[in-house]
Parts: sequence; structure tokens; C-alpha cells
Amino acid sequence: MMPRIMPLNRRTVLELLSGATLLVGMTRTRPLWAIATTAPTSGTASSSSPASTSGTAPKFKPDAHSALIVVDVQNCFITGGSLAVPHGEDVVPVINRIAPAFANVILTQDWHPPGHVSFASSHPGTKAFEMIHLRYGQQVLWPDHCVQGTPDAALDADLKLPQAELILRKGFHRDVDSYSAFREANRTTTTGLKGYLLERGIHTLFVTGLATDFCVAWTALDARAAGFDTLVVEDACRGIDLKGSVAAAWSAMTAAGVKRIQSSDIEAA
Ligand code: VGL
Ligand code: ZN
Repeated sequence: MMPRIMPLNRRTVLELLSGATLLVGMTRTRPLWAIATTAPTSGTASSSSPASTSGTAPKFKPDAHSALIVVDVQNCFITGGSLAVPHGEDVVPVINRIAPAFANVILTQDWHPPGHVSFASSHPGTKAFEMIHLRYGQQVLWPDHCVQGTPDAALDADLKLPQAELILRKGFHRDVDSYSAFREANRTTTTGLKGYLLERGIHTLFVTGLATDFCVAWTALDARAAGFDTLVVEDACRGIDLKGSVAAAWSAMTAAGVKRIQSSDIEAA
């Protein structure tokens, strides 16, 4: 299988940088786009290849080695929640429609203790959506959200994913945020997800959920860095979009070899 990583030449990096200041600013040691420079080249799943070549749009057929990853589809991120993503609830019917095609479904849950470091309320004199510098790098400050055990942190009740086999909680360390389902914002603490997937023989990930420009993007980029064949289902995601962050996220993901697909590209069960 050919490497799927696009080489990051100087021009690519500059192009990405111009639109990616927000994402780049959130990581200390390595800008987000730089993850692409170390991403392995081994995405091998046949399931991510077009299943049909004649006539119609290419289809992707999930197989036993594929998983649907549903990122943070929680009350906090949908209308009425503490950090509502515009039209966040619209991902739910799309996810419910494609889920039956998957033998493996994994959900993530943003799961912060009270007083979490990512909350503006934990930093007197700051306001939500400002950036501050923390020990591990730049951090966007958020309204209090997804506090452990609260109804706000619960998964959206309209999700129909009875077959889901893992709910992975992240962001539970008080002093470190975790957008990514793989690695926390200090970029060294891992969540165990990579090991889980490898032990289960899963190597292709179809990523959906909220928010495109934060937890979905960081999860997809870390999935690539960990060697997974990674597809983001665009219409099954919605973004927060701070200062062009959705476009920046897509640039970074595309450069890292993440495939941008639509739910209609996935063959129904
Ligand atoms: C998220 C901001 C803060 C997300 C989580 O799920 O994208 N965004 N915490
Ligand atoms: Zn959060």
C-alpha cells in the first residue's frame, strides 16, 4: 500500500499556518500540522478503499477491522448545552443512519471535574474563549462544560447506538485538557485508546461528532499519527469555528492524510 501522507513542504506548511493559528496555538511542543511529519505511513485497511468503481460515487464499506468513532455527542455540545456547537444536534440522525453498517462503535465523552483547567472560571480575570498559557502550552478557555456526572455531560439521548462497545472518557485530569481521544493536551499522557484498538484488530476509523475543529480534528490527527487509516465523515460533524478554525482543521487533517468523506459515501448495512 502506498504511503498516504502528503509530504509537508515549506509551502504546505506556510499555507496551513496562515489559516491555522488557532489550532497551532493550542499545542506547545509541536504545532498541530507538524503531527503529519511523524505520522506513520501504514494505513492499510482495504475497507477504506472505494467498494465500487463503476458509475456512482465511491462507497466505503466498513469491515470487521473498522470502527465508527462518535466524538463527544453530549448534551453540553448541543443546543441548550453549556458549550453548544451551532447545529450540533444535526449530527445525531446522520450518525444513527450510518451506525448499522459498523460492527464496532466507540463513543467518547468529554468528562471534566469541577474546576477543570480549561474552564475560564478557574482563572480569575479571564473570560471564556480567551487563550491563556499553561504549563503544557496554549489553552482556549471555555465556559464550564461537561462536568462529570451532570446531565450536561450525558450522551445525547437520541443517539441510537446500542451496539457501542466502548465509551471512552477524556479530560478527567483536572490540570490537563484533552481534545484528542488518544493523547491529552500535554501530548504525552495517553488515554489507552490506541492499545484498545490495536488489541481489537481495528485499523480503520470513521470519525464523527463534535466539534469538527477541536475534538474531532485532534482525534483524527492523532489517529493518523498512530497509524490508523482515518476518515472523517464531514456531514456527521459540526464545528465551533473560532476565527476560521474549521477551515484550519480541515487543512491540517487533509495534510495529515485524513480522508474527508460524506455519510453517503458509506455503504449501508
Ligand atoms: C470540545 C471544547 C472543549 C470538543 C471539548 O468536544 O470539541 N471542545 N472541550
Ligand atoms: Zn472540554
